[in-house]
Amino acid sequence: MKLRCRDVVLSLDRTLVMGVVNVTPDSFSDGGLWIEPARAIEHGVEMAQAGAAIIDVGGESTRPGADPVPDEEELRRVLPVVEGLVAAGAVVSIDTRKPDVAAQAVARGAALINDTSGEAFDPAMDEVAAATGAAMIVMHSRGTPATMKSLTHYDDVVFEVTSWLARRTDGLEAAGVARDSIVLDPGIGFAKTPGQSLSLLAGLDALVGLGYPVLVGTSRKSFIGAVLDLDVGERDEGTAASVAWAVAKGVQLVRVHDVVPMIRTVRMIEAIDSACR
Ligand code: HH2
Repeated sequence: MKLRCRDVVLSLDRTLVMGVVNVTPDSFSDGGLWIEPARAIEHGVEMAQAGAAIIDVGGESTRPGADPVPDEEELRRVLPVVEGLVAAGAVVSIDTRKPDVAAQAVARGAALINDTSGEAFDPAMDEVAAATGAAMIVMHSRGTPATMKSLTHYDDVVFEVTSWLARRTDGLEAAGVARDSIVLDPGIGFAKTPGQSLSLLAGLDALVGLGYPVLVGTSRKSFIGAVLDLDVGERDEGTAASVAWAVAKGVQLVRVHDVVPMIRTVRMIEAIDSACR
């Protein structure tokens, strides 16, 4: 399987690790660490050198309850970092809910759009991807960071999330986004209770079975805290366990904060998996 991101084609024969750089004061795990563009770029370059295939740059926290960030402020945060990382040779994705932010980041060299708006998506985002050839990561969510915690009623979370993502692929392809530029993501923790996040991981076969690349982002999330009764700074083993599970279930990309141990986790699972054949 391959992922076409403008003029870059990423092979998905091995699971790719996406490293996170949040240029925000309030992200739930790394808020405030990478506000200074030079430090953010340095951090992203280090992750790329350590083996992260994609660096995901975000300028607005999506954690439940996070304050919305105006477009201009989000652009001020992310554009210098996108530019710096692209200049350093990294493959960059822009993590945003806003088409204008995506368009300007892609104009500065971002090769993927990581659209975290979910069911509240703006079709203009699809047009940016179609017009530029940027790959599009579509993640399931509901509402906004302010409302998502109250939008967790599902009769069957695995079925509803998987079928929503399948319908989104139809919309994307109708808008002109190439099939091999689409990535699906169940949105772990986004309008999901801890139990629903676990169910989505348990039910990954259904999503993987759609035949599109799948990305899973479990890194340090609150469902790990709920299972292990641990604060955000103590969730690395829980992250590794969920990453290992997702890789064994056949996902093609994992989104993580701590790249080196998660690349080791991924490679170890792949070695066991190839010994199964
Ligand atoms: N999770 C977060 C942000 N963006 N994008 C995708 N595709 N999948 C995810 O699971 C995902 C995502 C939340 O993590 P983080 O960026 O660390 O936190 P915050 O939103 O507080 O900045």
